[in-house]
Amino acid sequence: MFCFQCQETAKNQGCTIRGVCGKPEETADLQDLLIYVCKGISVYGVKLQEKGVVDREAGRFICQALFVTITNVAWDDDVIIDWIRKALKVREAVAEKAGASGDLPDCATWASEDKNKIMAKAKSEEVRLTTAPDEDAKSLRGFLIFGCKGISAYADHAAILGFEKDDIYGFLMEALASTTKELSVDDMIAMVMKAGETAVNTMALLDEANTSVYGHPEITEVNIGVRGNPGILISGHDLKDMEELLRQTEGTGVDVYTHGEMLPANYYPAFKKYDHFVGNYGGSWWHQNKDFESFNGPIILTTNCLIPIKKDNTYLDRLFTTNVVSYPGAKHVGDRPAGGAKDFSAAVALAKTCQPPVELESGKIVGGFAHHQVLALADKVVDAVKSGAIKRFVVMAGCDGRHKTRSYFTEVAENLPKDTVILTAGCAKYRYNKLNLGDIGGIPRVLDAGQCNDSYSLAVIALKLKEVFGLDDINDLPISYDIAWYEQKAVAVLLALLHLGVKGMRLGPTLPGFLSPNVAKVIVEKFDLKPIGEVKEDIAAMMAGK
Ligand code: SF4
Ligand code: SF3
Repeated sequence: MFCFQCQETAKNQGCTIRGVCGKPEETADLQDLLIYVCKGISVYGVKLQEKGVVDREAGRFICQALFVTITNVAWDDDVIIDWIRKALKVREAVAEKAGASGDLPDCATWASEDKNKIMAKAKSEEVRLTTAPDEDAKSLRGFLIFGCKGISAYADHAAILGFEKDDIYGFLMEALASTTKELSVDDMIAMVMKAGETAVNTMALLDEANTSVYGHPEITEVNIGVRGNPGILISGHDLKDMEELLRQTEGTGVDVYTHGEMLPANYYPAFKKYDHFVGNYGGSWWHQNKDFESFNGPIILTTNCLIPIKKDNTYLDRLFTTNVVSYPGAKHVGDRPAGGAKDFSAAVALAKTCQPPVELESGKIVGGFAHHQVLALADKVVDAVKSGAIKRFVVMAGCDGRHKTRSYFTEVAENLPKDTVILTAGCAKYRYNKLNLGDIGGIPRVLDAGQCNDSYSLAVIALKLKEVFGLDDINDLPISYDIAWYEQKAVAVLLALLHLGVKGMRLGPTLPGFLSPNVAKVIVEKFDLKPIGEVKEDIAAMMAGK
């Protein structure tokens, strides 16, 4: 195996025996093979695009398949093998439409239904990123594919709500197919930058999907305590699952709580109307072994991050997966039938037999500051900036993780001057969203826009401020970026910010291990991207606009 897609990668170089995340060798290899076949689909997909057709079905499939390979999504090898078999069928269908022949790469021609042959192929070196001609090609292909994974996840969520764009699917196929060719470094960098553009478009599409179906997030006080009823805990990013679960639990005596990245569901008007939607339980994804244990009721994972269950954990019987998530021994809630809803009845029935959750904490946290809500407060925000009450905004969006050095982000939040406001999105917020940092004239000092994809909202807010203050360059705003990353959605978010022209970002807790020295040099020189440093020095530099 070789995997270097996340921030935890071994020695910041690559996991080669077993993932630091717990991913076994076979699982990693099968995920590589799934991507490999998707490259084959893309080779034909691009040929079809040359005839003016974007194959939506193939695009949709690629989004799901790449989503399967994101960190902490799929743990069940049999399920991944099924995805590979499905991929081969999709490839066959696209090949037939494209009518391609001639010189085709192995990823476009290799095929087998047989489990042993699939396992053997997955083990072979040619399906791995390490087969790239050199370190820089490996780095840039990795950067591109990881960005595409994040884009795919967001495009999949949008598609579930009925929002799709041919441009997005077309780009994903173009990008994947490009990794089968030996391109110049400049061409590869151009493709990576184009992924940034597609990331912005995809996040905008998902924002449109979420807000048109569920309304605009509103300022909300979210309860972090518990009630005395049994409950279901729902985690991940999929709002459609949230909607259907709330409907199917209404009037059953079963309460619903969010965990991790589902916290922002509390901010949507469409979900606030349910009395049995109690609030959020626990912390970010890596606390789940403890949080899921004490929750006592069923847990539904709609997307990442699902982590391996520890020996002394007892919740496997209460664990449900859905969408692209899988885990050996967990129950899987199947796809919704056309025009219908998913069936969460097994989780509801189980919940009724469970004890209520153990209270971990009490009180409230405040969130719901997506672009619509912040723009509704624009006058207040602009006045506060003009009067000097707000000196600076610090964007601290992204992911949380278990790396000890991530305490940096808590310390930055605690030590930033009182006239600064933190803009956040993604599960990075759990490092400081319970600190009670106060407010500035009624504007909370931590403004949570939502999930990692809602980093889009932070970009909309920045662009609006740029317009209001009559600036030519987004970098002239009193905004600093101190981003935490972990998995590949954060890679897409990073590429989106680079595409929007944001310079001087800090990224931590480490720069990605997939950046080769040469590629890192290009990104650092072009965008002044820097690794996080010491808390005090970084704060002083950010306050000085550096
Ligand atoms: Fe290693 Fe991260 Fe890949 Fe897991 S996802 S195998 S920790 S690089
Ligand atoms: Fe978190 Fe996994 Fe990335 Fe959507 S839930 S941000 S890490």
